[in-house]
Amino acid sequence: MSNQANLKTIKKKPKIPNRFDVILLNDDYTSMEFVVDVLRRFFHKEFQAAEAIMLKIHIDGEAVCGTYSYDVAQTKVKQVIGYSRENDQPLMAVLKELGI
Ligand code: TYC
Repeated sequence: MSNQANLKTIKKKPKIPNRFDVILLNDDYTSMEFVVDVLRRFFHKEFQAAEAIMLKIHIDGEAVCGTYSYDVAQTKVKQVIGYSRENDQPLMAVLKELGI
């Protein structure tokens, strides 16, 4: 086997980054209490941390609530949106892939 062929066989594929931020977005209708509840229920935040994140979203328009693998992050987004619609709240959550 030539050196080049040998290199090809042993070269490992670069790992695809698999971390995603879950971001909650501000809106004018979801109650502050409901967002704090969501942060405690799905992101396991203590009350004061949940309140601080909720206020950051309210002021800045969005905030990162947690960082997870793709599957877990996708599940969190579905849980937040499902729970919000069940409770007639328009709260939105989105995924953002982390840069390398
Ligand atoms: N802006 C909302 C209000 O004034 C509160 C809110 C905070 C809504 C965070 C969504 O992700 C959100 N009732």
